Amino acid sequence: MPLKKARYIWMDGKYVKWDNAKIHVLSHVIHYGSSVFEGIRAYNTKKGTAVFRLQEHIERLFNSAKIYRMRIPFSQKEIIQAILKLIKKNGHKACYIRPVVYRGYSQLGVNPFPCPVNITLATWEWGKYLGPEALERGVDVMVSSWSRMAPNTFPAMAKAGANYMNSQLIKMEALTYGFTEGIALDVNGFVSEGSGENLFLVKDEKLITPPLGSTILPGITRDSVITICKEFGLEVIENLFLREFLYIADELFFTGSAAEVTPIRSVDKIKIGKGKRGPITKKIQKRYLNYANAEKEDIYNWLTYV
Ligand code: PPE
Repeated sequence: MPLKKARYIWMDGKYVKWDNAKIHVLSHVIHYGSSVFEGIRAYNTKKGTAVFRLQEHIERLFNSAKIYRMRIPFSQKEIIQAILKLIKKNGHKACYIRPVVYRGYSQLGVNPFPCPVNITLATWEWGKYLGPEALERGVDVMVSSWSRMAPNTFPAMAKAGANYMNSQLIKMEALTYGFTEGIALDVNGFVSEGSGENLFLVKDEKLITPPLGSTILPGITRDSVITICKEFGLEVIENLFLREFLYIADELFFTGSAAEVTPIRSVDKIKIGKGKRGPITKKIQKRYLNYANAEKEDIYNWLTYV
């Protein structure tokens, strides 16, 4: 589906018309992948449009930039205010929000320091990330032949554009072979994450999710799910686990701002559990969406109203 255009995109402090939001082809980012970004959702709640965990996403954006020695020429507060204003100006009830910080136009050559650090904020209306029926029915996935980055190569804790070249290899392979998504292993062969999602496994009413050391993105949805599990008295273990554990899991699901909580119904054509959304996944998914849609009291201050 082509992008659904909104009215404005915020570029370095200015609201620019969607069609005019352009950069030079010799910008550093085009050649060397020098960007860090975020993906955030705003929900249409009864009390108005609310952005889910905005503060945490902006904090992660600034951390990603720090890892890559990029100085963002705005404060976190200014970016948050700009996002809220952009949603208003674009008239969205619900939307996806994409901040991108990138090395811009000045010189070329690997050395990024001479180039300015630019920042753009865009919003658009985005449906279900893994297809319209994914949340209910679950998705079919494969274990990728591509591994996630090794530690101390591409920093996994930074949500950097360049990491998504690896994600694209995983995703293209999966789609080419007729799957919806791929699960990558880490460099040691332990389960890591999807091309754009973290992963949870349910076995005997306990949850397991790969640790940060398996070069995963420290997902904000992952964190929300861990918090929700505490509410239900469900134990969550962050630990290394083997590929074959996927096959014998009772339930598996992905988490992500875009994917929300998406059940996985098969891996490598092996049926997981009953081959549909499991009861624990359903319970967690429902609670997650209840918080995001303000159908449950916002006890963690996860919502920022527009
Ligand atoms: N791992 C990866 C590799 C990843 O890209 C995401 C988010 C996550 C885990 C989950 O993180 P969080 O959103 O904080 O729970 N992927 C974003 C972008 C996907 C895209 O196709 O673009 C997203 O979900 O917004």
